[in-house]
Amino acid sequence: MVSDIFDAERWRQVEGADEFDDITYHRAEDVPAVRIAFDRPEVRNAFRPGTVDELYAALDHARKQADVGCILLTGNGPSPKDGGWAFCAGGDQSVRGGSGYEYREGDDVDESDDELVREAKAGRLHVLEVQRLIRFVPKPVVAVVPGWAVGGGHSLHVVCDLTLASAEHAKFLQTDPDVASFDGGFGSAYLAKQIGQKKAREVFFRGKTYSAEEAEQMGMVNEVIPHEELEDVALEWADEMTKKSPTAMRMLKYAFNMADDGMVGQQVFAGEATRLAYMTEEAQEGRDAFLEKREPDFRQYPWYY
Ligand code: S0N
Repeated sequence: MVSDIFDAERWRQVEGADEFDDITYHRAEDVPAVRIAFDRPEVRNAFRPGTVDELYAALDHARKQADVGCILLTGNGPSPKDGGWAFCAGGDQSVRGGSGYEYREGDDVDESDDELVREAKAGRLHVLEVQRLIRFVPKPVVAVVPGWAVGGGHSLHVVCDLTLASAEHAKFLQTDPDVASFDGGFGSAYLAKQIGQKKAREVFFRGKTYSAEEAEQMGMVNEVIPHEELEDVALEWADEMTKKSPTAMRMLKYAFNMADDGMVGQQVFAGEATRLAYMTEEAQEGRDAFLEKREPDFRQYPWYY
């Protein structure tokens, strides 16, 4: 069982996803969307390095599927130990070493790596790479929060485009300073853009737990849904969003990002503008003229105003 509120009839496992230990990865049967879920409910879906590797691989796979327009990121549950629900409780503190999170014996580590590579992999903080992938993947990513979103798990929901939360079980908490950790990027600074400076500082400095309703009022949750309906509503959102123009959605996501992402944001947006320009006859005239070793005839095209 993936999750109590997961309707197995509406999903099929993505080919190769049975290789994953710490996440599950499904594709919807009737909507061009995927569902990627943390699958360590016994530790509130905390992530270890292998979890992050798998999450990155699934997200990157979803990024490259031309017929997938929406990614749902969630956490499986409830915990077999005590019935608790979680989206993600952040970095697994039991494998935190001196310089980051460590692969441990039994983890899926490539033994053929040489010593230098093994050392470089020893203390990783690569959940930030996942954050960047969520930020730059050219389709909406929805955090579907069935329970605790804590620490690095809280930051992941912050960086997602939209957040949908369980009315009964979703709880939002920042423990970073309690465990001497700090997400100084999207987890804090971007959160402040969402909920304002005073509130964001309260989230980190006081470490209060917020209900789904409070999180919605603060502006970091889009909608609060009865727990039983959470996954159905997530699919409805995916259905709604994937009926829209892929180009418009991509350009909008990058336009929303650009103001906060500096030159990289401009680069990503401009890359998409270049792709659109390549589709014009005007750009094709430039290419053809070069290949045909002649002067391009750009005078046939209007100066739009
Ligand atoms: C989530 C909490 C609030 C749930 O409380 P609750 O419901 O009372 O359950 P518990 O009994 O506490 O937990 C159930 C079982 O789950 C284990 N567990 C929970 N969270 C973790 C965790 N993060 N790591 C390891 N195990 C966890 C419990 O131990 C328990 O197991 P058993 O049954 O065996 O006792 C509560 O559990 C809680 O507060 N959890 C800790 C939350 C936390 O502090 N997370 C880490 C915060 N920091 C990060 O995530 C950093 C992330 C990161 O990589 C990063 C990103 C950007 C920049 C820097 C960093 C960096 O690493 O520094």
